[in-house]
Amino acid sequence: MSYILRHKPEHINVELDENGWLEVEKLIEGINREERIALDKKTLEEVVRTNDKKRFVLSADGLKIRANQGHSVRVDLELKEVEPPEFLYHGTVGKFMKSIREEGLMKMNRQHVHLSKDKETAINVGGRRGKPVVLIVQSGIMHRDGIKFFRSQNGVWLTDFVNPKYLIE
Ligand code: HQG
Repeated sequence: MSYILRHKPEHINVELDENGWLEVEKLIEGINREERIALDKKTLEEVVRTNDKKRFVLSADGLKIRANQGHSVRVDLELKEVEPPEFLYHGTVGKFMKSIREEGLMKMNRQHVHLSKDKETAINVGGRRGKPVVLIVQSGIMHRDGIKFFRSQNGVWLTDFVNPKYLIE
């Protein structure tokens, strides 16, 4: 579901709307067709409800679904700007550090740079790629410098770019 709703809707031959929504029926039908499984609405709703990071959300009428964050496809999640805490965290790995020190944190293939309010989450995010390195982001100073922050519905902090001068190793 992440693959389709964040990165490759064309895998099941569907299009997301401009805000990232897809009809639940189309998702179920497409997954069942392409993956040859028998996903039903009850199971999908259970995935939405129990997913560890609350990655997905259903529309109020329950007819549409979208990913809360993490997209590489261009969608407008209608995120509201919010004031960040004084510090946020980013988890990465040592091999990226030379380039991060030079260029800062870039959004790479996604729509935003992903940050967390706690260190443990950053350790887990970095740990997906190897021995985690946790960077402290001086988000309070960034915000006072006029840089925008957003928080996804599932609590991930998002921004466009973090200049290396705001990073503490
Ligand atoms: C790195 C998961 C070199 C960055 C997680 C990261 C997160 C640079 C990688 C969410 C760089 C991008 C996102 C630069 C950044 N030079 N490397 N200048 N700037 N990087 O996957 O933050 O489970 O796009 O450090 O929990 O790892 O999918 O971002 O290592 O919330 O829901 O480039 O994905 O959520 O990788 O992870 P990603 P991320 P889900």
